[in-house]
Amino acid sequence: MRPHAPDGLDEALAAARSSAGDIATVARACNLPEAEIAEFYDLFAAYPRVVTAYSQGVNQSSSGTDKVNAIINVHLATGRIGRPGMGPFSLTGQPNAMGGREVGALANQLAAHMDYDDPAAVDRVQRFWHAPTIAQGPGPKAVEMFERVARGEIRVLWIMATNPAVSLPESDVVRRALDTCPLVIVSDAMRWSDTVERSYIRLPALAWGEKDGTVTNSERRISRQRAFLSPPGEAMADWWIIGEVAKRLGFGAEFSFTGPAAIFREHAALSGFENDGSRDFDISGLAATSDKAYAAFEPTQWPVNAAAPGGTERLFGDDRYFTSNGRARFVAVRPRRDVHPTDRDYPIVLLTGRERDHWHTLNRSGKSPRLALRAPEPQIAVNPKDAKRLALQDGGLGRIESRWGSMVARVRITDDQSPGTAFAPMHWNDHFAKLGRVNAVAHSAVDPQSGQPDFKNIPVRLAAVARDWEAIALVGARPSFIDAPYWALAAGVAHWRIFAAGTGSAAAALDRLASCFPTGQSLTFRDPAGERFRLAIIVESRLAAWLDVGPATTRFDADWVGTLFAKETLAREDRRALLAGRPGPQRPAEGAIVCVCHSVGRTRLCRTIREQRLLDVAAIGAATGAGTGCGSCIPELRTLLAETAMEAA
Ligand SMILES: Nc1nc2c(c(=O)[nH]1)N[C@H]1C(S)=C(S)[C@@H](COP(=O)(O)OP(=O)(O)OC[C@H]3O[C@@H](n4cnc5c(=O)[nH]c(N)nc54)[C@H](O)[C@@H]3O)O[C@H]1N2
Ligand SMILES: Nc1nc2c(c(=O)[nH]1)N[C@H]1C(S)=C(S)[C@@H](COP(=O)(O)OP(=O)(O)OC[C@H]3O[C@@H](n4cnc5c(=O)[nH]c(N)nc54)[C@H](O)[C@@H]3O)O[C@H]1N2
Ligand SMILES: [Mo]
Repeated sequence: MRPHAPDGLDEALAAARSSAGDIATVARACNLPEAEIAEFYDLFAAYPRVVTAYSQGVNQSSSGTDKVNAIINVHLATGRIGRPGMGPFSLTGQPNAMGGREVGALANQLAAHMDYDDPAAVDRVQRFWHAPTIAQGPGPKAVEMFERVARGEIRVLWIMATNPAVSLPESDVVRRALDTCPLVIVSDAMRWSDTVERSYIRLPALAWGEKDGTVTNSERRISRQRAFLSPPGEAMADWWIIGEVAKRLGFGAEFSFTGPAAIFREHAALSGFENDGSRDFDISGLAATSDKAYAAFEPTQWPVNAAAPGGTERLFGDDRYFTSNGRARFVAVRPRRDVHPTDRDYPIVLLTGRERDHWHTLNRSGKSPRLALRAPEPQIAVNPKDAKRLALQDGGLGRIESRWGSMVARVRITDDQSPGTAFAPMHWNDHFAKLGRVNAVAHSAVDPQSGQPDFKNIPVRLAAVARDWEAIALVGARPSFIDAPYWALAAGVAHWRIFAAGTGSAAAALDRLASCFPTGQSLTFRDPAGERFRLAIIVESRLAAWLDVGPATTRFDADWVGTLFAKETLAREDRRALLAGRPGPQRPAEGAIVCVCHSVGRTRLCRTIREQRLLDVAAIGAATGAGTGCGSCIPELRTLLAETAMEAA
């Protein structure tokens, strides 16, 4: 018998038995073979050291809190917690997601892991800060907040370090809310974002590398983040901006911080204030950190207090939990019905999320040619069975439609996607694509506790988008408008690349697309059949723009054209190549980049694998360098090896 019997175990077990009492029921609910469910349970039971790692596939759901509680219930009930190699492990996504929670940066939290549901906690924080007034209950979470803005109940909005015009569900509604809100203030590190453009007051903030402070990772380890770049232009740290506004509101004394170390000391003191072991987040041992000690601070795991002055590597090994009676608490959960299930009109479940080469709303990774050119367009992944039924073509365009909105993306057909589902990335927005914003399609049903949207469960229908022509254009300066029915824009080295498509004649498309080009000497090419057109604009002997438009059945590798933008003077053979649409013999084609670290393309890889008869990833690395950097292209290298072997056979 464990020293502290957990609370609520019987209720949790009863709920589990009634909804998932046998393997057949679970297999049916998960749409998996019974044997796989049985095998999973056997594995879990056979090994005491089990870590359940989970991320947004669990959290971003209208029953996300239930799912997390179910995971924790199982670990508690089977004693798989608090000892080495075991436990429920939430992989927090943002680099400092933990730090944000510690300072209370969620609408339903006070600072230092204190909650509004305890009136004593509200009173405690108010006394600690000598605050004349303090919020008595949780504020609206992100989705609800914008609903209130739309209803005119919130009239002043200060948005800091987030791009809700892209990242929140039903983003057309969010945009209208921002457009009608009387005062929108945005603190951001970038000049351009779909949210920054909708603000009246813009406060330029420092970004990673320019900032000084601390961050906390998923194992409760607080680390110093030290600035290594000087602040650009008028940009200032967020804490400084907040402090200056507070001073204007009459709170000069309370916000007279000399720097991050002073703020950290106050934060540490609050975490220990009237704590006495009742709250997990306690770094009172750091409340007297001098400026010098802060500068030299070494990564430390909290709690850090009188009992554990050097930090705490492991929690819960003693079966004591941070509840009023010290016992673990089970939560009885039963499956909930989907808020928006699929139906005849919207039969496919759309999952949304990330791609390897991009970060969130693209205003950072979208600036990197190496990343952007590897993933230049929004894509929708579909299973071959669904693609066949819906007449979707690999590399063609597809429209995703829901009851809330629509988007258009390149179709990628892959066995990795289960039938009946599709995946689209969250990254694209109005700066990088005409119709690529997935949150126009997403609905705003949320989990009742956490407020997390149902981002992995959107009922949609898919349809092929007709196109007669495809175009690739490269322009030296970022175009301010692009005239095409479909387009995506990606950063290249010394140029921007436009991918466009549409219906009608290629000749008309050429005129419309070229309307964003600078004026200069123009070289044109037209194939005898009048189906393919090429145009190069040269300004003072440099390449300023280039365009290829042709039938939708052919797609073009233009990486070699990109390299010509760096040339001071185009040689005669360069001009010929631009019109021929082929690099000269002296410049073998690279193909779409596979290894971003070493800029190795698909065409070169396939050629090298064939010519040098390479058999494994290590050999590819030795021959080309591919796969020897971050390693994230290794699965793709394996696929290329298999494909080339198949061809040879
Ligand atoms: N390259 C890159 N990396 C990032 C980020 C980025 O923008 N770019 N963002 C970071 C951030 S903030 C976050 S939050 C994390 C997110 O990291 P993840 O949560 O890992 O990634 P997502 O792409 O949001 O979600 C896709 C995952 O959800 C799973 N999934 C979908 N539906 C379900 C379901 O019903 N049940 C279960 N169990 N799983 C399901 C899919 O199988 C897939 O593994 O990534 C972080 N890392
Ligand atoms: N459909 C769909 N939508 C999603 C998701 C999904 O899986 N599917 N995932 C959700 C998840 S998990 C996340 S985390 C969100 C991410 O969504 P957001 O947080 O809205 O996306 P970011 O692009 O990271 O926006 C951060 C902004 O802060 C700015 N910034 C960076 N550093 C600083 C700083 O120090 N100070 C200030 N003031 N500004 C700074 C950046 O320039 C950028 O404009 O998206 C969510 N939206
Ligand atoms: Mo996230």
